[in-house]
Amino acid sequence: MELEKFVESNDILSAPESLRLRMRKDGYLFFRGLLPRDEVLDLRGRILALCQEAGWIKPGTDVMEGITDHDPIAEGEPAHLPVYAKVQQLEAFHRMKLHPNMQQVMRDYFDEEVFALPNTIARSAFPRDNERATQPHQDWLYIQGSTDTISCWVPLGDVPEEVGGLMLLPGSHKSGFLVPHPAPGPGGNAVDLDPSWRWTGTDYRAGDVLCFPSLTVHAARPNLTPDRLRLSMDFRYVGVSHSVAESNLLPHFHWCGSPFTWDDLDPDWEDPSLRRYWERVPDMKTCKHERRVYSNG
Ligand SMILES: O=C(O)CCC(=O)C(=O)O
Repeated sequence: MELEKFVESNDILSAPESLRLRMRKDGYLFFRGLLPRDEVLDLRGRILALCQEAGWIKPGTDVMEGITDHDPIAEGEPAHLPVYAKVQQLEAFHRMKLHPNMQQVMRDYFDEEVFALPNTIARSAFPRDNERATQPHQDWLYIQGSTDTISCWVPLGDVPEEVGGLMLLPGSHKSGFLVPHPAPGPGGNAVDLDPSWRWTGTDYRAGDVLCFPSLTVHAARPNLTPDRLRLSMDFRYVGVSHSVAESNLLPHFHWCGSPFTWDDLDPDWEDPSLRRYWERVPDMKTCKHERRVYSNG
């Protein structure tokens, strides 16, 4: 699928008003190399080592290539959960979202101190499984709280177009909240699309970051390779004057019986400032996560 290309925003990194104007107009900001490539690749290596341990990596191949000959495993399946629990235990995985470069952009954008939501997500999208890829959706359904919450999507490694990665619909954030309907894939919901919207994406490189507000419609691009795993992570930021739904203070998968709690994840983390940092944020504005209306999230 031929896509329009993201506008890169590195040239306005130190111009907060321009960042806000572009986000308001386009519904996204894309930065090349915002995070250090070596740190992103180090995290990729740690996650792929766990995939290899689980038998997901083709024997005899370079583990960093992420080549799989395994049958596709979807998020939440029994074979996924033990690997995912180990990924969630990685200190480097949770530290990535707090990188100073990330915090600086978010502080500039919000024009105040910012808060990184503890709920942090890792994705391992298998090839040969596109019918279960992430469908077009808005994050607000799952994240709630302030609609100004910014989602940050980070490829864990180079993600060329044929490996997939995230694509989005510029301008879709102006449509307000779109009522979702059930669909396969992570999150279990999709929204209907306006025919005037154009899918936009890129050839991602390790270190790139895509930021967008929680009403921008986005989806996974199909993984067209026969054998490459697509690894990525996503996390969210708000300015401290914005509200955060309480659910985001829990680890990912909190809605499906909390297969892991912070007590399972952080005991071995070395950096004391990373452990339960949200408990030391003064006057955080929290709100309830409304689950009665929506089946998932
Ligand atoms: O990486 C993906 O496939 C989906 C990421 C995403 O859309 C999300 O977490 O909201």
